[in-house]
Parts: sequence; C-alpha cells; structure tokens
Amino acid sequence: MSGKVYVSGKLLPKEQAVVSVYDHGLLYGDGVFEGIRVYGGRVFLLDEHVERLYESAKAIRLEIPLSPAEMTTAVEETVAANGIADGYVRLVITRGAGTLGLDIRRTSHPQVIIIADTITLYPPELYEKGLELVTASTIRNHPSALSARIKSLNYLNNIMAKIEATDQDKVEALMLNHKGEVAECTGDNIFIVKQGVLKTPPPDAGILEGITRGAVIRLAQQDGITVQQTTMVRHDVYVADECFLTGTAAEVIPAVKVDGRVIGDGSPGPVTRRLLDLFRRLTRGE
Ligand code: PXG
Repeated sequence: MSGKVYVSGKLLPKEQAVVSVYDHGLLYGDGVFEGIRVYGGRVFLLDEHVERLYESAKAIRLEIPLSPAEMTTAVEETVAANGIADGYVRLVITRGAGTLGLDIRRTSHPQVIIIADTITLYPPELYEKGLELVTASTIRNHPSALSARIKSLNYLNNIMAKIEATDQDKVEALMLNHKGEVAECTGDNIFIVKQGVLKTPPPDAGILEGITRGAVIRLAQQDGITVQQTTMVRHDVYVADECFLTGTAAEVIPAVKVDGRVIGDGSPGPVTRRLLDLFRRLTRGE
C-alpha cells in the first residue's frame, strides 16, 4: 500500500499526514467521523454516509469546509489514489486547532481527514457459527447528554462497554439505554427474529441509525419479511428465535448466545442466513 492520506485538500504520504496537538478533535474528542466500506472499487452507500456526516456535524455546530458533493469527490479520489478495491474509508472531521479551552469560537480551520485502507474483519467462522454477546453494565449515553445519533469522535461510552466484552473474551457487548431497554452494541446495531418477524430498536432507543441497519431493513422488506422498529428489553433477546448484528465493519453477523443464554437452537437461523446472503449479493454480487 502506497498509503496516501487526504488532509484538508492535500493527498499526503502517510507519515506526513498529521494534525496539530492543539486540535480540539484530540483535546476534547470534538469532531465527527464515518466508517465506510469499499466493495469492488465502489464506495458502498457513500451518499448516505456523507449525509449522516453532515447531520452529525450540524448537531455539534461544526461547519465542514467542503460541500457534500466535494466531500464525495474527495472520498472517491482518495480511494482511487490508494488503489483500494476492497477496503475501508475512515472520514474524520475535527474541530481544528484552538486554545486550551472548550470554546469553539477559539478554534479555526476544521480538518478534513480521509484514510482509505484495508480492514480487519471478524474471523470467517464467526459468520458460520455466530458470536456470543454479553450485556455491558455501562449503559449507552443518555440522549440528553450526548445523542447516539451523532457519530462523534467521543467514543469512550462504547469503548468502556467494549472493554467489558473483551475482558470476558467476547467480541461484542450489548448496550442498554437509560431506561433499561436494548439499544445497540458498541459498534453494531442489533436485530432479533421472533415468529418470522424481524425486530430492531427504533432510533429513539438512543442508537446510532446504522447505514447497514437501513440497508438490511430494505433488503428484508423487499424479500417480504415483516420488519418492526420496536422497543425491546433483554428478555426479548433471551427468548428470540434468532439474533444478528449489523455494521459497516461486521456487515451482517449472527449472534447465538447472550449472557450465557442460547438464542434459538444456538446456530444462525434461516432469516439471518437469508439476510446475510442477500447482503453479500448486494455488496459483492455473490
Ligand atoms: N452503532 C454504533 C455505536 C456504531 O459505531 C453502528 C452502530 C453501525 O452503523 P453503520 O452505519 O456502520 O451500519 C456503528 C458503526 C470502527 C468503526 O472502526 C465503527 C463503526 C463503523 C465502522 C467502523 O470502529 N461503527
């Protein structure tokens, strides 16, 4: 990999791609990001990612110094410059360098960073056998403290929950919201299947509205599967017939155990397999 990184208008060699230590993105996690997949040289659902990026930025009063159309072009040019056919784009907008203080008026020049690289995936056998979740004691951020709908550079809420999972040798943690309802996982949305109906928590459960989640909802509906965005609690997951997660990195991945309880018969169910298959066809033409 030649490794060229886009930083505010320039494609720089990796080693020269740097931002200031006074950047509020570093000092305060003050910024927003997107993670996007590239399949067969095409950036997957780029328009939706760009739209979410600008919504996240708007919510934190961050003005991105490019138009959405210019951002789209910059992403495509960075992917091409790195010769990435199948990989991953990390788009980061920081508040920019400022004084040592929270005041956003004392910052200038938000930085636009675009990294196009390969991606480390979950081991293939997890897609066959399914993974095991644990419920984190760390709850998802209260929406009135920091909306989960903002994909911000402040990921400590999710990292704290992820630590709980990895401490127990699990790859993902289930996160509940402040009402004790199921929200999402640390970097993935959650779905269950009960009596043939596909269910997932609604945006007001305090979740990131995943783009993979949206794609899977559309695939299911086109396939004649009933989809409900509905409030659920841990009990609903324990007694579900099937469970799976969706995310840019994970794609569609079955979950077969939660907190030591076996979901369904402990193997990925028919609806999960069908959606995994449809998703692979959508992304890879398989
Ligand atoms: N919930 C949270 C909290 C996330 O961070 C998702 C759900 C799934 O959303 P998408 O739009 O990807 O379907 C995410 C996504 C990374 C990384 O490198 C994290 C995500 C996506 C890509 C990369 O940690 N999170």
